[in-house]
Amino acid sequence: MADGHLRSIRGDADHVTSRGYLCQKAARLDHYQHHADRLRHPLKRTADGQFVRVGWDEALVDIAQRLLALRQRHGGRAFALVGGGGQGNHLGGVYSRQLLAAMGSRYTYNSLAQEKTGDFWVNGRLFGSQSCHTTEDVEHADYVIFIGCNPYQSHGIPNARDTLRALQKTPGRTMVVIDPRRTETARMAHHHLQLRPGTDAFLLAAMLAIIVREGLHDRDFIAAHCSGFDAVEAALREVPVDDYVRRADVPLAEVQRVARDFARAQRACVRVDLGVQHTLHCTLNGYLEKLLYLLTGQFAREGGVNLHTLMLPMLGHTDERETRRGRPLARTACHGMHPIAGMYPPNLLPDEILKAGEQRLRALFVDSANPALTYADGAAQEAALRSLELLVVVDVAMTETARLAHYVLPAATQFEKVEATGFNLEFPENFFHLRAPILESADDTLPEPEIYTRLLEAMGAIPRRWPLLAAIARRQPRRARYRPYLAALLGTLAWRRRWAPFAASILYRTLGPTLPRGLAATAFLLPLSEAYARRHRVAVRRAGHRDGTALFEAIVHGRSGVILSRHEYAESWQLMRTPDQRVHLQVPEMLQELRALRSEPAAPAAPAAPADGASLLLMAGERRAYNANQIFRSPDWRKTDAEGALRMHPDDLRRLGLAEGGRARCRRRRTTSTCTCRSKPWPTPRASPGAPRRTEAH
Ligand SMILES: Nc1nc2c(c(=O)[nH]1)N[C@H]1C(S)=C(S)[C@@H](COP(=O)(O)OP(=O)(O)OC[C@H]3O[C@@H](n4cnc5c(=O)[nH]c(N)nc54)[C@H](O)[C@@H]3O)O[C@H]1N2
Ligand SMILES: Nc1nc2c(c(=O)[nH]1)N[C@H]1C(S)=C(S)[C@@H](COP(=O)(O)OP(=O)(O)OC[C@H]3O[C@@H](n4cnc5c(=O)[nH]c(N)nc54)[C@H](O)[C@@H]3O)O[C@H]1N2
Ligand SMILES: [Mo]
Repeated sequence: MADGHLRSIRGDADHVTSRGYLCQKAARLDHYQHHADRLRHPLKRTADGQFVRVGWDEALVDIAQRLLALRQRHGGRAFALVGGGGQGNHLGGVYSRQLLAAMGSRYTYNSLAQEKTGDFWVNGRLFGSQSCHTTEDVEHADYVIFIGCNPYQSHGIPNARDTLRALQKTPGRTMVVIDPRRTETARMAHHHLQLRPGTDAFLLAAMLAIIVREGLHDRDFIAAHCSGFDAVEAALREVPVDDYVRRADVPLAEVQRVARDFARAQRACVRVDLGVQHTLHCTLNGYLEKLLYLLTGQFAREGGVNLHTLMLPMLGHTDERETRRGRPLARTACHGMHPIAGMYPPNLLPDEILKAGEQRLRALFVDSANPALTYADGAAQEAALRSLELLVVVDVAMTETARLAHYVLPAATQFEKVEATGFNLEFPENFFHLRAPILESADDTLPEPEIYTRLLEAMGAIPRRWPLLAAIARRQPRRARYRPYLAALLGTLAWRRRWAPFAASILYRTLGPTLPRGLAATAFLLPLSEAYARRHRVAVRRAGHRDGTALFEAIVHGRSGVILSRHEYAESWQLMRTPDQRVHLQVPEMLQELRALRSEPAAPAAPAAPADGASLLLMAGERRAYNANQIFRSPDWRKTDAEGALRMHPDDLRRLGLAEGGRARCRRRRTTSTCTCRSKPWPTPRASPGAPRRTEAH
């Protein structure tokens, strides 16, 4: 490190899981610390649209007053929190969520809900709770199918490139990729099913039908651990395999081979990601993908798919069929949408702001997200954001969304404050990694815990001083203080129930200052560690932590990550939430959607000439070494492929009369853009007669 620049970045050989492996994004961290858009002090937008520098107190007092007035006039429904933690900054999210309680709102919108709530919803039905989340044991599997993901670049599995290389090179292990694109991962795979975009539901249904018809499903596992198989089997027996495989445009023999080998494999798992979650039939894709490993008994076992624990409570459970005190759960005003896993889908935001009349959203806090750029239909998102009575953006950069805000509040960067990701999704060993600050900030920025705690104080949601709790928190020695401190905290919250939602900020203000320098914001991990150790007592002990207090101390003092818990594979069942601990295979809505595939018109033949309109399906996803989502703050971060391209199938390029590298106008439903078209590095098409491709762009 020199002049605050991160010059040399190495993996940490002592790290409990990475063991020194470094993802390529981490090698470029200096980008995120130093760029022209970095925010350095709070900003307020004036009537003429300019931003002027303001002090923190002035900004927070004004925001607090406007929020209180809004709540009084329109109630909590007029307010929503958007974002609240990106890929690696989830500690702040614990603090921003408190604002919802202060406003009496339940509306939290974020990218997870754009991408993964279909998956969470299916988990709720199968496993009994939307907080039951699965993880794939790729490391120990003999047979792995990757669908709609490219872990070589995106690193959705631990130590991805090493894990993939081992899978590729070890005799007896097989790697399959289902992706329209010949990705880096596909190039390593033993089989690549290069399907037509958006046809995964057809392909997966066909694979399942082959398995069930050939009797390759695991009857013993299903009898012992599942319910509802008969209904699923009946639906799968109706699947017209040949027709569906043709729609997906992959050779039938290859599909049969993969289905059979997967079903017969000793230890097999399926890994999916964005490619099937940002495409057609995304919820059904999730259901069918899960049936693949459930019907073959590759669940709750080594090399299979397992449930895992969560240290930070990222996922809630909200079953839309339930009512609370006779009322349906908080639905949005315009679309009547219910939450899934506690979150609302951002695609609805524009309508909930612009089309919900008196019930509309009027004020938004956006934190660690850039909806004007990253949520679907950017133009509508932007129009909606512009119409708000109050938009506050908390970010480290002057983003496209921040430019529309009334207030922009600058957060300390992830190197200047303590941070952690809540995406600790491993099993049987799970871990947590607290990242201590490594840089001092010279700017007038604040970490999120301080921003939100000050705001809650300014709103009068919590007092500014806590003499009793603070005194108990300072008792010596440190370990001996935790128990009386927690007892006093619980007593306080029982006495003033309205403070309970603000426990994180209360811990931050009282226990926080007694923790090692810079780590005050981790105080809320004490009760979370206690709860985690109570819930997973044996597994936490196996990981070497006597109790919750010991676990907390290990997290706070560890600099190379901490193994939280060591489970045994069969203990995956203890993480189930169905009352009978069985997997409920029958999900009526999904079986209905599966049947409805039959009446879906087959993809029309590709247009013969450009004049025909040349309608293409725009594909999602293509993570690159140089990007972290849409956080491109400077063009020179892209070392290759500087301007990107509309990458399309060579057949389509030819049919449209376009040249490799030529420019074309691409008209979408609402927007038009001009872009360069490329078919490389698309591989040579494997023309399957009668099924012209009509694809794809990025
Ligand atoms: N065109 C396009 N759109 C996409 C995608 C795509 O590939 N292409 N991918 C989709 C997917 S899968 C996702 S998950 C979403 C992601 O979209 P978003 O959730 O909007 O998140 P990011 O693009 O990751 O941007 C996160 C923001 O957090 C800010 N930030 C970074 N560190 C901190 C911090 O410590 N504190 C605060 N307060 N802010 C911080 C960054 O400056 C950035 O503005 O985008 C989706 N939209
Ligand atoms: N380097 C890097 N890593 C990242 C991120 C990043 O921005 N940069 N972002 C993080 C985030 S937020 C996420 S969500 C993950 C995403 O992780 P991945 O899902 O692995 O990311 P992508 O590279 O977008 O891979 C999606 C794949 O789906 C394919 N695909 C598109 N349409 C279809 C379809 O209809 N069917 C099938 N089967 N495949 C299809 C695309 O060709 C692409 O190869 O990556 C995370 N990791
Ligand atoms: Mo994502």
